[in-house]
Amino acid sequence: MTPRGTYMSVAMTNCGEFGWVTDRSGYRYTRIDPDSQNPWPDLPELFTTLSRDAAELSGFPRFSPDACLLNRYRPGARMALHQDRDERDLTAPIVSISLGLPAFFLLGGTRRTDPPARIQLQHGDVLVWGGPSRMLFHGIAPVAARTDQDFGAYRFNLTLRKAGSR
Ligand code: MD3
Ligand code: FE
Repeated sequence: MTPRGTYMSVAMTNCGEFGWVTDRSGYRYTRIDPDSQNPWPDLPELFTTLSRDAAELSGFPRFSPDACLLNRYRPGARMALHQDRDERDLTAPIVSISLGLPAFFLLGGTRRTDPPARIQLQHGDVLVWGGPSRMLFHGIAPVAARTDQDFGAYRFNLTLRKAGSR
């Protein structure tokens, strides 16, 4: 639920030491899943190594993620233009992995009003957002109704993040 009291069209969960949550009191990272009252599941080693390798190839060595936000889109689900600024260390990159149905990614500028470019994200795409690109406004246009051979009527996006300190 957003701070305004409306539901997002994207379903979310997390793994790792920290997880991103939203509710009536705002956006933040927590160590406990508010739905289950349990700690988030461990980050699979594969997620850590894949995102570290991708970050290093992109010029950001020694990336050490402590959070993975998992977003699930059904056809029609979208994400409005926003900046990711809830992480403590904004110099660490974010690595995103797209799976399943394609979607148009909206890439804006440093101001909310900068007109966004539309870039199609496909199954298997990995993007690294670091340096000046880290603070760009971005979003996802409504996902078109289709069926993926392996993922059915879903798009998944995984973002590996450094949310906590150190
Ligand atoms: C650019 N997710 O979870 S991934 C998000 O496809 C988010 O679910 C989208 O935006 C999704 O916050 C977009 C690509 C992405 C992720 C993080 C970024 C682009 C970014 C952080 C800064 C700049
Ligand atoms: Fe984002």
